[in-house]
Amino acid sequence: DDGYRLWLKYDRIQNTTISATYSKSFNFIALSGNSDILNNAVKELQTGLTAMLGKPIPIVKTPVINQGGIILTISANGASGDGYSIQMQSGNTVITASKDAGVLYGSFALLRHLQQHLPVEKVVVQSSPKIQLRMLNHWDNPEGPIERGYAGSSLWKWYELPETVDPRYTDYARANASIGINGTVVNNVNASARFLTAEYVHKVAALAGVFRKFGIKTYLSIHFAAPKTLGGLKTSDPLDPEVRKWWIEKTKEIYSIIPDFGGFLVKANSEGEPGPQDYGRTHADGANMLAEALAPFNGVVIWRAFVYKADPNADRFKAAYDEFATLDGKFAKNVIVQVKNGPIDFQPREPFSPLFGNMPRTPLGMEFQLTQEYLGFATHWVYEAPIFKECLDADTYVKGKGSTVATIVDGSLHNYRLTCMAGVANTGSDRNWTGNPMAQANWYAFGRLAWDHTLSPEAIAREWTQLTLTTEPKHVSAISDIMLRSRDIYVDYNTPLGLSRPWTGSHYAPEPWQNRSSRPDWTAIYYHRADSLGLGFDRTATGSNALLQYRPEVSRTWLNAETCPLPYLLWFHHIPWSQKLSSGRNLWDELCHRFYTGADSVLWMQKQWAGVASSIDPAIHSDVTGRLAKQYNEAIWWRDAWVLYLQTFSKKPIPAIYPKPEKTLEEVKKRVNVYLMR
Ligand code: BDP
Repeated sequence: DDGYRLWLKYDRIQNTTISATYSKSFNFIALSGNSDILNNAVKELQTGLTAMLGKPIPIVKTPVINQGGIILTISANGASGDGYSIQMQSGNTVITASKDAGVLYGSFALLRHLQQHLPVEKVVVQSSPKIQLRMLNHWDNPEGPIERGYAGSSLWKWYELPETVDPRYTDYARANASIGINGTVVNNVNASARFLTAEYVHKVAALAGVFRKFGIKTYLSIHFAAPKTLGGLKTSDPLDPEVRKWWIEKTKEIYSIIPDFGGFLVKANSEGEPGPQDYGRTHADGANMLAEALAPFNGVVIWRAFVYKADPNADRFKAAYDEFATLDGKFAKNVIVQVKNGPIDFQPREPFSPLFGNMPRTPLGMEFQLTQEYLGFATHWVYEAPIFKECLDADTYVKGKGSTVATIVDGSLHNYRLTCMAGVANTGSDRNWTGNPMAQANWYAFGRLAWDHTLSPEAIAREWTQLTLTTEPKHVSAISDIMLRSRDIYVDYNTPLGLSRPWTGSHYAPEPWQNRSSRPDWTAIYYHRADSLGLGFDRTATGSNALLQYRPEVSRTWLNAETCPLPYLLWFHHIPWSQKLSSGRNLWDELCHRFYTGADSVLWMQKQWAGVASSIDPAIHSDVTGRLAKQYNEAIWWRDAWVLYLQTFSKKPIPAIYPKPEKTLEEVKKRVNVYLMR
């Protein structure tokens, strides 16, 4: 198995009892209506059932009562929006929705149910997505490489498009539709203006032509200075009438080529990208200019809140809130502000961004990162659903207890008109899509949570495992166990107790000693603040006071080092090396404990994985075995780098129960350099 089929495997059901029961229930597929999306629903059901049951499933015009079949219907009484219902009626399984896409989602839900070998009667369900725009953000560049992509190059073969349309685009769209994703931004947020040229819009249109047949809209990231760089204007000032006109004309042109175009994603005045502030204007001025151009076509502007200035005295943690909270209510109706889950930048563990809850009059979208930029690329096995869920479940208290981030993002707390959840894609041209086959689960989990954020990481892990790897119950449990613990294990050897950003430019290798860069907030020491007294970033009133950006109910527990949960301790406090923590150990010993047990736990992952070999495809099994071996080796690297480096400040011995690192700090540093030269 090369992993290409993802979770849409449809392997023949070997259990004869289950196969016989299913065979009785599924003898035909009846479709009333005709559209590309509906036809794709039928095609998927036919392909899936034929493969799983090993018998042909005819498509009929008129359903036969009591013969056991699937009926697909569009009805105004169907579930709202993109939702669907599945019912049993007169011996048939009836999938109803008010929109074609709903029928497609219902068909995939039925297939998912059968792939897990669950009883047919139990498939009865009514389900509607909690978020309207469920999107992937591709950070793909026109030349092919993907910014922070670890699974080969871009899926989009720009040089071949629009004439040649790779069939893989269809499989990409199927995979997305199967988990409810209905939007895709095809290019990097650090956007090349080239995507706005007619030549490229036609290429994008060819992709959109494939995606729309699966209910997916296509979006573009735009380069804010395009009026100047592409249009030859003197300025890109959002209040300049010529500039506004340029965007109106450009948008019209795009819609004339892609009639169902979704809209623009914008990274502006962030990490060197141009933006409205270059002209003394605000983010709202910039977003509203684009909103004006998109409004006649019902397009949306997704404006990112990922901003931070190169100010040596500022706390980067506070930047997005400081720049955006005051703009609440100033954005046009078709603007969504997209916020990363945490205040810094997709770290292995972050508190939720304090912007959530603080812009009640501006729809806030969620941005998660699926690609493992800070999670060991395609080597380390990290299941991300716990990261997503931790943020979604966090209580902001903005309207009292229960004001979770999820209720903000799904629009229920502040009655947002638009709702959006985006995942920075982890796909690439690798045959198995995500490099590490286990990373497919992160794409899967994102889609499932964007549809329904109440699902548990455990339920999703089990579901994905059954669809993708094995239905053998003991092995499903063993694999979900690895998945559910994987994130904490990674955090323990990588950034325990609330450490963050100990990276080099590659964002892969440990370099907590890194102290030189063009900006202070691009060094590692800016974040951990290790000194002879202790470790951690003081964000209380004696420090940057970033905790003031949260409601008192939230900050109360975090403000006090005694009550602050250990996973967030060093996010908010500078803790003396000898201070006793709630675990009973002092800071130094607790750090050693985490680094060592984290690295050791990778041995546990290896053992668990070895134990499921009998039910996993050998190619996938050995691929993951190799990656885990490397992960263990690198976990030791992380552990040693941190312990030896921090020891230069703490001046304390590594507790005797742990083996001493085999290398010196200097040797570990050299390994980093060797790594970077690769
Ligand atoms: C950072 C990435 C950088 C992205 C940036 C962003 O390192 O490549 O361009 O996020 O989200 O984490 O814009």
